[in-house]
Amino acid sequence: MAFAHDNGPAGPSSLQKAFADQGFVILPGLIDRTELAALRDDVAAVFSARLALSERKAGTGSLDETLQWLFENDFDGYLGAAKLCNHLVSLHRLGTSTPIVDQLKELGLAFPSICARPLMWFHSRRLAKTERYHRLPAHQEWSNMQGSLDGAVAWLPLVEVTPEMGRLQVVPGSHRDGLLPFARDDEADYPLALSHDAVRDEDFVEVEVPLGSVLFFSSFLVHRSGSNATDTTRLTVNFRYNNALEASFVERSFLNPFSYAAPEKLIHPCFPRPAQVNRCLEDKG
Ligand SMILES: O=C(O)CCC(=O)C(=O)O
Repeated sequence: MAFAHDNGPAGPSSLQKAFADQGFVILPGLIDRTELAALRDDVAAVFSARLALSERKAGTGSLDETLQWLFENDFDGYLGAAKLCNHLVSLHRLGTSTPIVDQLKELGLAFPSICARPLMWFHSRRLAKTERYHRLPAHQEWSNMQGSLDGAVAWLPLVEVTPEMGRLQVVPGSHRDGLLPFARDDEADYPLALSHDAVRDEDFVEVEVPLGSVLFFSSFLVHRSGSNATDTTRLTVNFRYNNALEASFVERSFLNPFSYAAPEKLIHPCFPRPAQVNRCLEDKG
C-alpha cells in the first residue's frame, strides 16, 4: 500500500498535528531537482575518480555500472568512495539548507542541531555483502541518535524510487510507544523484535516519496527498507537532527553517542615523500 501525507493547503499547525499523530510527514517538492542532480553528479564524480585508476577508464558507463564494477573488482575503492559520499559538500549543504531547517523548526525542533554526519545508502542486492546494504531491518533511529526526545530524520531519495525498488516502510504512530524491544542488541541498526506484543509485520505501510520531496520522521518511528528487486541502485540520504532546546537533552548534557577522534598514528607510515607533495602542488600550477 502506498501511503503519502496529503499536505494540501494545510497550514503549519495541521502539519505539526500530522507529525505528532503519525510520527512522519512527507513534504512534496521541497528540494529543487537540479540540486539533487548536482549531488548525483558529485557521487558519480567520486566513483569515476576511483574507476580512472583501473584499466577500465572513467566515463564508460552509467553510475550503476561503475558502482557494480568497483564493487566486484576494487572493493576497497568502492567502500572508500561510498564513505566519501557522506562527506560531500553538496550533501552537507542540502542537509543544512533553508527548506529543511525551516521545516524542522515548523515540526517543533525549535533549535535544530546536527546529530551525526549524513548517511548515503546505495541499496542494491548487487552491492551488498551483508543484508543491511540491501535493506535495513525494522528499527528506530533513536538507537543511534540518543539525543533529544523530539529528534527527527529527514530522508529523501536521490533517484525516483519505484515500488519495485522497495519504498521505505513505516509503522504510523509507532513513535508514541517510545523505545521498543530489540531482537538483538549487539548488531548495527538495533533491529526490533517483530511480534504481536511489539511491532507487527502487518502494521508497516509503504511511503511514497517522489524525487524532490522529503520525508520527515520522529527518531522513534519504526521503519525499514523495502526490498529492491531491480538492478538499479536505490540511492537515498538520511539526515539526523536533535533539538538543542529539548529539556531532557539539555539535562543529559547534549549527549552525543558518536565518537569522533583524530587518528593516533599514520595509516600509511612514511607517506608522503617530499617529491609526492611537490608533484601534487606542481600539477595544480
Ligand atoms: O533508506 C532506507 O531504506 C533505510 C534508511 C534507514 O532506515 C536509515 O538510514 O536509518
